[in-house]
Amino acid sequence: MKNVTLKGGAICLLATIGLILVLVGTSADLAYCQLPSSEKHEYLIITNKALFAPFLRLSNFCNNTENLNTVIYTTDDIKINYPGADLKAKIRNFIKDAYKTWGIKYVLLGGDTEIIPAFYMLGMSQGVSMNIPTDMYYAGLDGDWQVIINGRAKRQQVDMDAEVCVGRAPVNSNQEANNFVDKTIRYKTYGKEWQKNVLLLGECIVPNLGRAGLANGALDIALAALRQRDAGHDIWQLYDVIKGRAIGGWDKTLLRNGGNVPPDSHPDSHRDNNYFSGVNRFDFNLVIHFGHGNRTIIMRQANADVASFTNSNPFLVYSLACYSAAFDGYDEERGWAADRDCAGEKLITAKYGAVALIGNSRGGIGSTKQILSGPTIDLMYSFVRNMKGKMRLGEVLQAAKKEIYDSRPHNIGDWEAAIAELNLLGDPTLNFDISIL
Ligand SMILES: [Ca+2]
Ligand SMILES: [Ca+2]
Repeated sequence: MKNVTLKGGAICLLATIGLILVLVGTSADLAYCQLPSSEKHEYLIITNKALFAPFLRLSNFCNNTENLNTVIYTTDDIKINYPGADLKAKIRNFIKDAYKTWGIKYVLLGGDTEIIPAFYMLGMSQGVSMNIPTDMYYAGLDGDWQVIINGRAKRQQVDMDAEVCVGRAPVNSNQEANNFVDKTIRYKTYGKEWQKNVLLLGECIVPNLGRAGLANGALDIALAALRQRDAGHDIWQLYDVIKGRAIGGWDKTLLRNGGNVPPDSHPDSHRDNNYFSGVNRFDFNLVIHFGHGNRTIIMRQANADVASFTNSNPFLVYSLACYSAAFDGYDEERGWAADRDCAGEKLITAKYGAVALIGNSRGGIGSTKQILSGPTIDLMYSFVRNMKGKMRLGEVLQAAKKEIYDSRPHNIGDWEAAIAELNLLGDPTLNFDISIL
């Protein structure tokens, strides 16, 4: 047994939190290191030294204003003090230790994949193998998630029953980190009235199915669940129309609670970014998007379109689209994005736009013959059903995943892959209190 103290740039952190790490072994099991057990923390933020200042601002806000016991560590320290085959294994071992010693409930990965590496799970979707970047690796703390070579077959011991709620701030610079922290603090300090504003954004999913190929049916099920949960929601709908055999695009009329918005206030054109003006004008809290996407398109906006947002209240997005949260910036059909950022990441790291996005890191999983159910869609239904009372966003997502995990044949690849690829880009402690409406 050997004492290890933090060195160099970690000294100020050491002084702040009084950390002494003790190396107790190198087995593959829990507890390589022992954090001070006299402390108790709920929320753990991990970032690197370069982005420490913006995330310290968030940590201070959580501690001082929200009474959320928060602690912040850097990958620079974890790299030195925790064992593991690579940085992601070291970070995961550290999270295990923080969970075991402090009872950490929430973890924010404060950095894009260049700072907090992506773990790739070997997943199966409809018989095709996929490499799925998943932050469930940092949330499901049982097993070792290692690739097992068994003859020619590869298998992983994954853990979909998460111990902690994980979100990622996919930021690479101080500017992006400050944007993220500004929006997160802003969201946490709003008045609650706006929280009832929900936009359902639907596209045509399978054109040759006619009306049955529209997202309307699935979103209407979500809408019914929302109404059942809380009649106080102010729900808006922007759905595709079918013109003949063609996709007509989003209807010019933004529907509000089943009635049309008067012409003088509805979005101004039939352009595909119709919803920008709606979002900017009406301050939505939650946008549920069921449509198509790739690493450069989400909600029919391209990466550069994020500049069109001027909304002062950042919103949450739940998107069922393919690659909506491909935080490694990779699309199996199109390759790498220029800066390895997908459109969903741009929404999160820009000054305006979204504060958090729950979306897929790879292709959404469902059937083109029947679009009202399937792994990706059932997860969305479950998410809506689990929006209840005072919960934090990470908890709602985890409850949805657990419900699906417990009730489905999760040994079948599609369901496991759908859970793994659904990631939260955002602070997992965002308040999601709809009970006060
Ligand atoms: Ca577990
Ligand atoms: Ca990225």
